[in-house]
Parts: sequence; C-alpha cells; structure tokens
Amino acid sequence: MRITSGKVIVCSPGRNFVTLKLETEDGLYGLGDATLNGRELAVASYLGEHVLPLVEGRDARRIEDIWQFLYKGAYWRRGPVTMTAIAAVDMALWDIKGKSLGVPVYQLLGGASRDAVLVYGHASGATIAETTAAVARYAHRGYKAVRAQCSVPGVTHAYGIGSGDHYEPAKTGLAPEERWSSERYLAFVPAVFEALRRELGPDLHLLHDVHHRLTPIEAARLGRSLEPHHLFWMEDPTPAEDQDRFRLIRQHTTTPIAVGEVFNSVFDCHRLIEGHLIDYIRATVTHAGGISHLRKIAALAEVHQVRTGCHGATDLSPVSLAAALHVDVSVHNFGIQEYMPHAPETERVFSHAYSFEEGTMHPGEAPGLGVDIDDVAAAACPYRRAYLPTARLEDGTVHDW
Ligand code: EZ4
Ligand code: CO
Repeated sequence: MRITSGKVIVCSPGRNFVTLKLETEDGLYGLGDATLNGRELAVASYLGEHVLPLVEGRDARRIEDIWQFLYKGAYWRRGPVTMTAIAAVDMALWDIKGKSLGVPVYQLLGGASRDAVLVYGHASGATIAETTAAVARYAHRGYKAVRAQCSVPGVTHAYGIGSGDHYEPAKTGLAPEERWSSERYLAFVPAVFEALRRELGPDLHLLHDVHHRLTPIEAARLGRSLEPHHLFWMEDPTPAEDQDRFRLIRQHTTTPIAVGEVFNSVFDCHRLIEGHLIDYIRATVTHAGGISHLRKIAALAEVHQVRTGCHGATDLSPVSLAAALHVDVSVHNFGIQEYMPHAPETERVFSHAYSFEEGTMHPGEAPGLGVDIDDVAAAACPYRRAYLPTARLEDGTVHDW
C-alpha cells in the first residue's frame, strides 16, 4: 500500500493548525497533527521540504520502519520541529492502518484497558471567588477533575487566566512581554486551594500548572504548602532541562508531580521516570514523536509506576486529541487527559468521533483515528502569525513563560 502523496494544510479556524494528509494508492488517507504553537510554519516547511519527499512511495503499512527512517535518517536528532513532523507522519499512518483494517486505532494498540478516559478541564479567575465559581461550573458540567489558576495580586499576568471558561495563550501578531513575580505567587497560591477545598469539598480532583516558573527549592515550598489541599498534581514545577533537579522537589513534598508537555522524546524524561522523580508524564502525541514513540514512553513509565497525563490544550488539534484518546484508553498506566474543548470555528473544520460525557472521554468506534478535515472550510481560514507570550521578572530579567 504505497503512499502516493502528502499535503500540508495550514489553517486558522480560531487558532493556527498544521495538518498532514497522507494519501495511499488504495484511495485511503490518514491525518496527522503537526501544530507547534507559535512555530507552525517551521514544521510545515520541514514536512514539505524534507520529510514528504522521503515518505512518498513508501509502504504505508510499515509504521515503525518509517518512524525509524525519519528519526535516524535525518542524522539531526530530536528537537520539537523534527519530532512534531515525525509525529504527524506517524499519526497519519496509524489512521490509515485503522481505516484499512476497519477498526479504531485503540484496537490496534491492544484494545481498551478502561471504559472511558478521565479528563480535566481548565478553570481560572481574576479573584479567588471568581476562580471558585469557575471550578464549580466545571463540576456542575460533570467534570471530576479541574485545573485551577488564579490571578495573583500585584502580578499583571499570572499564567493560565482566561476569559470566561476559555483560555488561549497564543496572541495574533508579535508576543506580548508579561511581568512575573515568583515571590508574590508563592505567597498567594495556597489561599486559592484552601478556598477551593473549603467551598467545593474533598472529592473533586484539583490540579495546578506552575508552567516552569519556579526554581526547584521554590517548587518544593509550593508543593509542601499545598499538601493540606491534596492536589491531583502540581504541573511543570520547574524547567526540566536538568532532570536530576526534580530530586530536590521530590525529597520535600508528597504533592504529586507532573511534567513534560514540552518534551519531545523519551530521552527528555527517562531519568525522571527511572529515578521515580515524577508521578505523571505529560508528553503527548504531537510533540513526542507520535503514537509509536509515546507508547514507548508510556511503557517505560509503566515499569516505574509513573502514569500518563497527556497534554491536551487547544493548540493540539482535534487530530492530536483523538490520537491521545486512543493511547489513553489502551495503555494500562493511564492517569488523566487534559481537555480544553476546541473553539466552534475549529469544530467546523475538524469533525470527530470522540465524545465527552460525565467528566470522561472516549475516542469512538470510527475506523482509524476518527477525525476528518473539511479542506474547503480549512482553506477559508488562512494562517495568521501568532506567538506565545514571553515573561520578565519585575526587574526586567527574562524569565520562563
Ligand atoms: O501553555 O499549550 O497545560 N497546559 C499548558 C498549555 C500550554 C500551551 C503552549 O502551547 O501549559 O496551556
Ligand atoms: Co501545562
């Protein structure tokens, strides 16, 4: 079953997405998500200029062989641009294989390990009262797990504060530079979770995203101060370039640790996993080399009792969310899946078989990944340059956003 052509579709239905469509001589096609938020055209170019000429003519059934060929054959290994492009090819090939065999992809991954996939939603507010009301709205909609972010007094931009129940960090045009104070944040956050537990009780799973903004010792302090409010996890407490630094956080707190939405291979997290320094690995399909590579990360994690918690923000397209759900429902060591519903404009371009019910999701029973793209609707939404924000400390020093 030869791959006859590949098309890179760049569109902006509410936000930018890069989608790969691989077609075979049998008339089947598969979709892959190649969206790298704020760097979309770099991946589109890498795919179009370098990857697709190597893929056309190959046997679409040889998913692992094509993955290894694109990874090892580039000589220049890893990196988000390269791995996102490989991920898109891999997703499209799993989609094709599922369609050719008439089964949903999760059946090819060992079948379902659970009936449905626990997901968490994103709540935020300008004040503790607003944040509590936002979390309560999610609970009323059936969510069993909610991420809570709150504006910090004296900080002009805390991470993760949306308008209403919508949060979208990328901004059209050049990136805004935000100001940040870890001191003000650390002094304030425990009160947010104290109020949430007081108002909403012990049952709801509460999550929080630090977004890489603390030093290891600051993160240790935060984790310890949140212990009475028993979080499901504290996410990305510190940047993970030096994986061993997580040992310090681990030694100081029982608050569970999740990390890895920016990881792009098992080599970014094998020390974290083998050292039992984290509880959840957040790598996801699009940015970590596709279904094939994410499954290897999940397998290593399973050996060390680390569970999965795939990134699932709106900058991961419905193709990526579907692929994550097929992995989530099949791997034994699934933990939770992030879920931000896509904008109505996005839903008009991408139709999907996955569904949400009572705080859980299921990938559906459609053959392949179960997502389709409306090429005409996509073409009506041209790319618009957009960047993620950047951050500086109060004295002007560049900080992690
Ligand atoms: O900032 O997806 O947990 N979710 C997140 C996201 C990320 C964006 C970056 O592209 O941290 O909101
Ligand atoms: Co995050």
